[in-house]
Amino acid sequence: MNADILKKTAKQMVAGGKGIIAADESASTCQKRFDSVGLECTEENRRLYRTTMFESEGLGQYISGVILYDETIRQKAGDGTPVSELLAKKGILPGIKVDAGAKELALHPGEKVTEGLDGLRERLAEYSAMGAKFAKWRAVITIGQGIPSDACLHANAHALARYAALCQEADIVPMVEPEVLIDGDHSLERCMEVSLAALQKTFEELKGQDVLMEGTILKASMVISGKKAAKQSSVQEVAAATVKYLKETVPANLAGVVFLSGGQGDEQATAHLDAMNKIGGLPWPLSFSYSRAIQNPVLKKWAENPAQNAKAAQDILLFRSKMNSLAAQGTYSSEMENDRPY
Ligand code: 5MM
Repeated sequence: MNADILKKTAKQMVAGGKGIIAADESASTCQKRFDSVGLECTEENRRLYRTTMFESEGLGQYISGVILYDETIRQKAGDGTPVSELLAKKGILPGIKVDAGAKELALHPGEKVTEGLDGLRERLAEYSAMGAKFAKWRAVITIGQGIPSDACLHANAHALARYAALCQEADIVPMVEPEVLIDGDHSLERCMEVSLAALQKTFEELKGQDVLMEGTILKASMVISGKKAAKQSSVQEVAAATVKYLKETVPANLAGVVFLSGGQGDEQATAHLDAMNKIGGLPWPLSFSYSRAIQNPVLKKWAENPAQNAKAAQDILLFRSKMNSLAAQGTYSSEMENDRPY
């Protein structure tokens, strides 16, 4: 493990108000996204759509890294440039999703544990040779009647810590993602309780495996009421609660925190990030690692006419990336949305 390399990469991922695009949808998730806009989910369409995004002129002003899927890191742009090289030329760090997905947790109905540790050392070496500088592993925590159980929190936190240690051994920055799902009718207070427990466990396990905090990025979910909750939380409530749970659980020497959007709308996810940064006074940069909240309008535009809409889709990507970059610096305002190109 080279601590200097890890610290430098981790710092670069959250520097200057830049953030991450999560483009690591697995084949089944991609199928759902493409189905929703009437696009055929072929390998060639996935390649075309993703390379169109990555070719956007000036993307590196707002974006520090992109999380790729195994299929994508092996693909090339139209001119034959490998995807990771295409990103690197723009000053964007290529990242890679390395988990093998969330599977049913034995003896715990309704709960999941993320798999993928077997053979991970070898896969990391291969990804590193292909240019990956950071990696992501997503654990999924569901809020429901009597869940999450301690068993679920523990199993997921332990796997995250084992993955993070393997990444650092290979000089790859781990992006640790314990996602508390927004699905359900739970209150913001219940989300707070579960989010605190999930992060406490995660950092306990990371510490137990001697993971270097300065070389680690947390990909966090926000503290928010469930999608079906009767009372929906306000932007200020989400920002205050999320800042509070991070302060209580995240070590001050962690390199940075980026958020997932988890099913929030695009403007909503931007407004939440901005409100948190306006509160400020935190020891780590707070930025974004959105998939749906960045890509939804981009994919919609591209799908309308892939042969003609490349530039229009890229303009939307640049606009949302800029809005989120401003939010990562606490300088966004909702009036800016009046200029949106969609
Ligand atoms: C893009 O979706 C990622 C991979 O999910 P699957 O393994 O289910 O295909 C996901 O991990 C993503 O990186 C995060 O959840 C953030 O995405 P959102 O849409 O929540 O911002």
